[in-house]
Amino acid sequence: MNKMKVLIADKLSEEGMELIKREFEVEVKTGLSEDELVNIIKDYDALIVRSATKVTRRIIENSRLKVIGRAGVGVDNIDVEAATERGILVVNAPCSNTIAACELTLGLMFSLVRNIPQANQSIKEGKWEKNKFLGTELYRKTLGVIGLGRIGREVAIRAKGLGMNVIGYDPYISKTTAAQYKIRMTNFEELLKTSDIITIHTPLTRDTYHLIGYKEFEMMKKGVYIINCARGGIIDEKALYDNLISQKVAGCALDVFEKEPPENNPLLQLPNVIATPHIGASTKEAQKMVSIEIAEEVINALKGEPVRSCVNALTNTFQKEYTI
Ligand code: 9EZ
Repeated sequence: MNKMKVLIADKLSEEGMELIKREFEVEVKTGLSEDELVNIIKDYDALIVRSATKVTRRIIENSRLKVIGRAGVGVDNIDVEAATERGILVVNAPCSNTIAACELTLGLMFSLVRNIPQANQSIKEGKWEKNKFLGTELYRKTLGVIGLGRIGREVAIRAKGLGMNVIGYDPYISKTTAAQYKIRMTNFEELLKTSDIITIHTPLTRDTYHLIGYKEFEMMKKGVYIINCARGGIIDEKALYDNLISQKVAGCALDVFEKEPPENNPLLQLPNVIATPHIGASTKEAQKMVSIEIAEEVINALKGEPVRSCVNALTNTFQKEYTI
C-alpha cells in the first residue's frame, strides 16, 4: 500500500520531520500562495503549517486531507469551521511554546519599566543620558493577568516570585484551578481598575477581538503599562495609540500586531512603545518541541489513534478562534 503523504508548508524543525518520515512520505514546500496550495493539496493526506500559511476554506474544500496540524498554539490562520464541515481534524501543539512565550513576556515587562531598549539605543548613539531613563520597580506593583491558561499561569507564578501582587481574570478558569496556582481572581473591571501593569494571554476569538478598547482604557489607572505577547487584534490599536499619546498608558510592549508584519503602524513611531516581531515562540527549545508535539499529533491522527489536542471540538462561538 502507498504511504500516506504529508505536506509541510512552513519551516519545521528536523526532529519532528524525522518522526513523520519514519511512517509517511513527507514533502516540504514553503512560501506557497493560496492558488499554488489549491493546485497541489489534493495529493496530500495531512498538512502542517506554522503561522505564515493561511489555510483557507478554498484550500480545505479542494483537498482530501484527513488532518491539518498547526505547529503552535493559536489556530486563527486556519478556517477551522470549513475543516470541521469536511470532517478534517485540526490539531495544534499547545504545550511547547508555553515557557518561551512566558519568558518573553517577563523580558518585555522588565524592558518596559526600565526603558532598557531605549537606553540601549541611546548609548549606542554615543549618548550618556543617565537622567532620562528613570524607571519604576516591579516589586509590590500589581500585575493583572488577563487569561490564565498555560502561559498566563506561568507568568503569574514567576511574577509572584518577583514580589509582585498578581491578580487574574479568566471566565474559563475555575476558582479551584486559580486557587491551586494561588492567583487571586477578580472580575474584568476590577483588574482594569487596580493593575499597574496588564498582560494579555488569551486566544484571539470573536469574544476577545478588541477586548481592550476605549472603554477599557478609560477604566485603567493613569500610568498603566500594557504587554501583549498573545495576538494582535485583542487590543484596539487605535485606542491604544490615543491612550499612549495622552499618557494615560505610560508604555506598552507588543510582540503581536493587528497586521503582521506591520505596515506603517503609527504605534512603532512612539517612544513609549517597545516592540518585537512576533518572537514569542522563538526559542531553540520551543521550536524543537513544537515540531515533535505536532508530528506526534499528526501521526496519531493519520493512524486513526486518539489525539491530545483537537481544536474542532471547540464549537461554541466564544471559544472558536477568530478567523481573519
Ligand atoms: C477571554 C478569555 C480570557 C478566554 C480564555 C480562553 C476562549 N478563551 N477566552 C476573555 N481560553 C480572559 C478574558
